[in-house]
Amino acid sequence: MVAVTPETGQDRALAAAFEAAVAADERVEPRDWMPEEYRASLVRQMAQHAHSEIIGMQPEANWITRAPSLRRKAILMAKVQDEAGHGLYLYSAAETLGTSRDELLDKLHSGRQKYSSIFNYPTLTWADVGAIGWLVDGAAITNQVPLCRCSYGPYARAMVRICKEESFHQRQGYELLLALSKGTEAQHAMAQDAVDRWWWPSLMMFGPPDDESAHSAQSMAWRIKRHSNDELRQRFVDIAVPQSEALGLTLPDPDIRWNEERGHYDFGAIDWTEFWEVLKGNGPCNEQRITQRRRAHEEGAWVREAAAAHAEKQARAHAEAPAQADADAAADADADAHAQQHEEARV
Ligand code: FAQ
Repeated sequence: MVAVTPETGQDRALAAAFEAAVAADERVEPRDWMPEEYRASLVRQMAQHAHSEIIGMQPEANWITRAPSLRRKAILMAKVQDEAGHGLYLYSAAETLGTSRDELLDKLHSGRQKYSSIFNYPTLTWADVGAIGWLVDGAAITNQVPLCRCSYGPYARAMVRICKEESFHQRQGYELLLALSKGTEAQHAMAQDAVDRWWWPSLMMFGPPDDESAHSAQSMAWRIKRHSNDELRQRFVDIAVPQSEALGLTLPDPDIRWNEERGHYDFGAIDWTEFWEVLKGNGPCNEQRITQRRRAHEEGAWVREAAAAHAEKQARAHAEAPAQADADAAADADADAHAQQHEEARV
């Protein structure tokens, strides 16, 4: 099942133990032996995923200052902040494979690693925030729920929390679009226009068709992925069609119809030329997204330096007077708890 070429008897025993564990649906943990190809493939997918989360903050953050009410602004700020948190969990999970966050960010900034194609499309109106929540987060959940059963423990565990939060994101997008759809004629038209623009790119999020997917077969054999790209895309279409009807919005595909025999919705052909062009860097916003990311990284250098200096100071204090450092940490935690109680009492 696993493409490894063990050289010694000990290697063969380790490889056999790894294969048996994966086949028995046991979790592979950071200290366990694993084939280098498995490690590399996980780093590739997890890095791409982490990069998507932080680049994905940009299109929506674009609307924070222009949200139509304080309530919508607070929700959007919380959502964008959640995406940063998802990036953090995923970079941390990738670190357990021996790859530092700096190294991964460097690969993102220099174009050696990808992020999801979807974030290279512009957010032209407020309704795009709703369409992203409903369709992009909806597609992300469909793709990511099976990753909660990924064979690599730290990735699977990170996905549990991420999926819970994505589920809230999806619902806020749906609710936002519903409000617009049932609003004035102009608001309805704005919602429809957003869905028209985000539908096809959302279908592309699942990756190339199975017969062109370089990694699917191996990733499924290793139980990193549980379903193929096409299976998940179909699952997403089957969920989205009835939701679009409830929203009173039309999906921009005249070929969508229920297929009784297959028990699924048929849908039209995806423009794969557009997908590959976006991956090559020729999407509408590729340049803008990566320039903004590099700038944010450079401008955040002082925060990283300050955090590192603080951590170093704490470690030094702990080394010099462990008991006092523990007491200080406990006092800090106490103060935090009091502050939180005070905050809750005010709310
Ligand atoms: N965009 O052989 P496959 C989110 C690449 S998070 C760009 O099929 P695989 C949350 C692929 O990497 C969204 N590249 O690859 C949010 C490979 O290139 P490589 C991200 C793509 O890994 C919401 C090549 O094409 N989610 O939305 C794409 O088996 C709202 C061949 O493809 C994840 O990353 C694409 N769409 O399957 C945040 C989930 N598709 O690596 C903010 C985890 C494929 O050889 C706001 N990832 N490629 O250079 C996965 O499940 C998989 O990696 C797939 C691709 C399904 C994306």
